[in-house]
Amino acid sequence: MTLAEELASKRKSAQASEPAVAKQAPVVGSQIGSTQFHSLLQQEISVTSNTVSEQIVNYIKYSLCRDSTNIDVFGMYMASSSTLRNKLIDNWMKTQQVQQETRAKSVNYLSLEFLMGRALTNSLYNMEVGQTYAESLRDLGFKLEDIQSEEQDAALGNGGLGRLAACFIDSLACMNIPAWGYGLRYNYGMFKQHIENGYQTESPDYWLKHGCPFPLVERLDREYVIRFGGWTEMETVNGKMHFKWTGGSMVKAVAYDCLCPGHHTQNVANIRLWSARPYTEFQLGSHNSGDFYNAIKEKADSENITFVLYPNDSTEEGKKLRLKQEYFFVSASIQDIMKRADEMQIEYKDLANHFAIQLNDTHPALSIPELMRVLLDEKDFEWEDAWKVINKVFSYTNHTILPEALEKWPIHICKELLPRHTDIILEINRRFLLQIQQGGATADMIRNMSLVDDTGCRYLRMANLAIVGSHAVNGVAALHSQIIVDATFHDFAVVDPSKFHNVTNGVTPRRWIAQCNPQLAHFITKHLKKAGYIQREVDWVGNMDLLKHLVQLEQQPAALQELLNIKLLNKQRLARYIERHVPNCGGKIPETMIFDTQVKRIHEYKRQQLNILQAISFYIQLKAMTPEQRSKTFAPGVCKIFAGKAASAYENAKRIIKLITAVGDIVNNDPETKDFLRVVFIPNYNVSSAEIIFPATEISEQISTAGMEASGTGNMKACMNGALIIGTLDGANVEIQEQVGDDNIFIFGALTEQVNMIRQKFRAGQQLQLPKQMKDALEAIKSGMFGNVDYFAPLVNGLMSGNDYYCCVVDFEEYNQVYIEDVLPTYRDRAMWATMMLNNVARMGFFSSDRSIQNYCDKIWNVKPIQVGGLNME
Ligand code: 26V
Repeated sequence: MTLAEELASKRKSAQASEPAVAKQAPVVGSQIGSTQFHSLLQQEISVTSNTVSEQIVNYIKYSLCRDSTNIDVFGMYMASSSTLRNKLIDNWMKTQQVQQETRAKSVNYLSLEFLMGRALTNSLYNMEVGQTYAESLRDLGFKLEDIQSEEQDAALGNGGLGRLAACFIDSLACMNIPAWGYGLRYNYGMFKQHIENGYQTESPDYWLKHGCPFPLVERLDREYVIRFGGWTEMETVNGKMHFKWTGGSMVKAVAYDCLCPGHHTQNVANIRLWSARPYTEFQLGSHNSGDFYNAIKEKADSENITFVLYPNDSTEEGKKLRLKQEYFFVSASIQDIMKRADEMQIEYKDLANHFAIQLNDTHPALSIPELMRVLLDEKDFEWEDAWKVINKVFSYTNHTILPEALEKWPIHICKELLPRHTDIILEINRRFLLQIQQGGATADMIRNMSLVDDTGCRYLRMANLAIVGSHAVNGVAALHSQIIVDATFHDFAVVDPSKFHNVTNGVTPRRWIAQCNPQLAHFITKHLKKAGYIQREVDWVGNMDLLKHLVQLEQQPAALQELLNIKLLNKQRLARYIERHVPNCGGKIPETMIFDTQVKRIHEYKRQQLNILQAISFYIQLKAMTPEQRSKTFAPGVCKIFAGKAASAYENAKRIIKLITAVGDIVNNDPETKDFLRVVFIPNYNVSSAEIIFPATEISEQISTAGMEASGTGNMKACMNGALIIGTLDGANVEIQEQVGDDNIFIFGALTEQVNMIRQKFRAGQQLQLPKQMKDALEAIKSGMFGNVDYFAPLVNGLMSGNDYYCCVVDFEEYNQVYIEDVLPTYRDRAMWATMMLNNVARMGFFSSDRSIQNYCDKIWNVKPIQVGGLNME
């Protein structure tokens, strides 16, 4: 056989084994079953107290097969969440029906991360059945809180980007906007962090160990086939030439729906998460008995695709598998969107009137060439017509400007895995470059804007693809969006300035005030009601601007005292948590200390090293003082609380964690200082621990090098809970300062332009003078005060030798000065502090994710709310 014949015969056999279309769901409206059956199907679950108890007991008995001898709290959690899921499904069906009937335009939020945290508390709250469940469970002899704490976090995200997606879905659901999230159902989410001997260790987070957790629903009726590899063929259909992608290997995507109820509405948003399955189950039959390994290898390779969440902040990962993961995600999601269009009988040319697709960073950027391929090769579109649809459908959010974080894929890998898409991307590029050239772009501009990076092995630039394919590009805070336009994507903004927007991030007040800080929520409700602005809590959680009326309480000492009392209760709760989870915390944490927290991923640009160096400096100063001087300067003391995970391959971040725990070992156990300074590292930071930390935070450290943190959202969560920020003018801190006013935030440090200038001077060889206190702190580490001299050396030597990319040396003095001369004295004035807390709570309306979503709807998506059913009833 010649090579050509061999290839032809391979192609034939590959085609023969291909499915024409993916498995079809039953036809909508099909009449299988009796009329009685269909009318029973229409009935909804009741949620009165006695029926909830009955449903729980039924589940315990008939699904878990338990009797009086073997009931446990986890079983009660399973039963409670499963009965709630039934109601949620009722509401979801209603939502779907309305969406189908109205064919209303929907938002489709494509994100490889959704950091959901626990769902039971959130669903009970949003569906307004918390009371009912609490009573039913009490009747059965259980406490709702105990049951809630049985739930594992769903941690399908790394940090800010994934949590933002979760907050956005909540807002979309609450605001009655037809909304779908698309993501992946990883078998293993964000790793669990342990602190062993002061070092971070990691273990897998197998969140699926008890099967399909609440509020997921397995949808065996929604599955698609995804292709990898193969080649492109030309074929003629009705006298017209077509490209056809064929051959290669196939994988199946199965849907899991994560139902997200809105608050005070029956509207439900759905996050459809894809799980990879082998295309053909064990090929044992067709293999020789000896080839068992190869028979199951295909299964293992397929399932590998959704096995584990990738770290978003590390450059050290298996690139090819990540690309596979991205395409798998994109292909399943686009197929599903097309199928929904079919079900609503929407013509593909009108796709943009019914679907807005938002790309959460560049991870789903391949959906642009994927939809292009489907329209061209499968739906018979001309290039120009397809491109018009694409451009109206897609929009892209950028979440970081760190150059090393901008995704690019070696072309040879793309060609091997996605030959047709690579051709399409190159054609998009050809046309785009021609167009800008004709518009007068210079050679430099063309090089910057090309979708192909010609250095090294040649790469495809995903950000450039996302920009060219989208009608709108946005940054996540005003400063960040400005940097995008001025620097990161400067040339694109010159060519098409109207494409660039800012949508400042926000967080959901349902989770980040009402659920995690019920005492504060009660305070807000009580006072807004008293002043006649609202009647119930629902009135402000959905309209956070009303909080501004709270500033009137400035004049009421009793209200200010209430606020201080609430903070104290939350501090006590966090202190107990720390005493349980941080072995070296030095015993009982004095509740009078300032609770100063820095909780976020560990990264040099976020500058946990600056914070811990300050702690060391405080310690050195304290040791040199008399007891009277200590009280005068440092009373009532500072408890520096850190939490956050380091990417497992990020050595310097891991060193910072060890330095924090090593400093804690010394200062927490020194009787001379432990009443004035504690340093604790809370292990395994996640959404659930954040829900305990933010309500207790008094000072929130938002100290990234100016220009490097795109937005930050922990800053918003902290302020909403009455914390004050000590921070740089970076990310959303800038807008927080605008909202709360200069007097209610502690700002220090170099500005973005100054950072740029300082870096230029470094490059020109200018040496920095180390401030004395910083030098002392570095010398202390070097001297072995915290052990591990060699291990810490890379952190210390870098700074000592003037290698200060993150500007720690530059900002250290002002940071210290603001802390000692401003934060501490202000804190001692309790009335003043309470007023500042009040101002922070009252002026956070802008940072509700509802406002962000409204901005997206108005500026980018052009999507309107639709009402589903009536309101929830208690
Ligand atoms: C990616 C990488 C990749 C390579 C090495 C270093 C590194 C560091 C950070 C990242 C971040 C990836 C994207 C991300 O998570 N961005 C975060 O998005 C949040 C939501 O918009 C925003 O609040 C945070 O400021 C931003 O860092």
